[in-house]
Amino acid sequence: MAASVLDHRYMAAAIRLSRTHQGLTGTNPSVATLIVKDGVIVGRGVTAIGGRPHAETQALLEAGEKARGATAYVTLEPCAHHGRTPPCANALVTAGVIRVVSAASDPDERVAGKGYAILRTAGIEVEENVLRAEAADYLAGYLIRSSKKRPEVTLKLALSSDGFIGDKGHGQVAITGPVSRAQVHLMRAESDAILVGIGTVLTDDPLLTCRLPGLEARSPTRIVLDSRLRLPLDSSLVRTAGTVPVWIAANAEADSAKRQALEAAGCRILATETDCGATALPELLDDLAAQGMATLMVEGGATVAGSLLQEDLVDRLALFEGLSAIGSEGGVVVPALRSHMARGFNLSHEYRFGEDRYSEYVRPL
Ligand code: AOF
Ligand code: ZN
Repeated sequence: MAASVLDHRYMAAAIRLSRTHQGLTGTNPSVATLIVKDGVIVGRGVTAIGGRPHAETQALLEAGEKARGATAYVTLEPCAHHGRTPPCANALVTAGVIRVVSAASDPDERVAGKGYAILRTAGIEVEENVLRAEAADYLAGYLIRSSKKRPEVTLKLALSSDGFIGDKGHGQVAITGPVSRAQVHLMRAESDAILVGIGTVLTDDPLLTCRLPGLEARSPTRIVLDSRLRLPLDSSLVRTAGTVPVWIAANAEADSAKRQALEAAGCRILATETDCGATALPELLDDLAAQGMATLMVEGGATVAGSLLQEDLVDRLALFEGLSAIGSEGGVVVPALRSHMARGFNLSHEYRFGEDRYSEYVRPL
């Protein structure tokens, strides 16, 4: 039986549920399961904080005997491996589910099609790729880390009405309003790490934490590209390194006394073989993925943004456009932004945040 309008509706609900633990499940993706029997949701589950138990286990626990003869909606192919929990595919079989509707296949080589095979072998009807693009939007970090061995890179830019990201010599200028700023903080909360260049730190002295009430504990690891270790010891980042991690990507040859001082202040130094210009980025991203990071948000400045675009390392562009103009005299631009956008990015979301316009562009996965 092909996917119906109702299947799409339940899957959309499952995808929304999966978002609730986005950024909280460690190296595991946040996925969700709904168990539906006779038109009623009898069980729901989302990957637990920390990554386990998996979504299916929890949904089946809630459904109990009602899972027999039911349909399960899963945003990711159920696992087939004995990891720290038994395989979810087997749990669905044992519970007597008769149909599984899935959004995306799991690229983890321990699963990769084996989850579906277990279900089908047991006589369960499996419908794949239902709302795949919508699910992949939330699973992007996990899917990109699995296939490209680097985190998903989201480039966030605040643009003035005349297309500039800053005003030379004026430090931090307010381009967007409070609703946009709250949204940026939410994006920070859902990211594993946030990256800026040392130039941005020296002019703006940013904190880069999530300061939304109740979500303060969800600040991402803050990473600075700083080949020569120019990060001031009295910067906001270093002063808060004991509470929210600060990692510094520096040249292996950088000043060792400064290195020791930064380490003593709680920062972690990631030594790169190359200078911290564009050439160091692939190496750094590789390293972050190896340490389990799946989502990286980039907040500045123009050089880092330009290099990432130039190297084809941006997966998602989050553009916040404000109403005020900066003027071409001091206006800072991201080199070739529009021409990069014209190649391979598709508009995925558009919202109004207060008076600002928000547009999000993604590269199809
Ligand atoms: C599921 N349901 O909710 C999630 C899954 O270390 P483990 O044993 O927890 O396995 C991690 C892998 O499980 C991860 O790489 C991915 O393949 C899958 N995630 N699978 O059936 C879930 N989060
Ligand atoms: Zn599982």
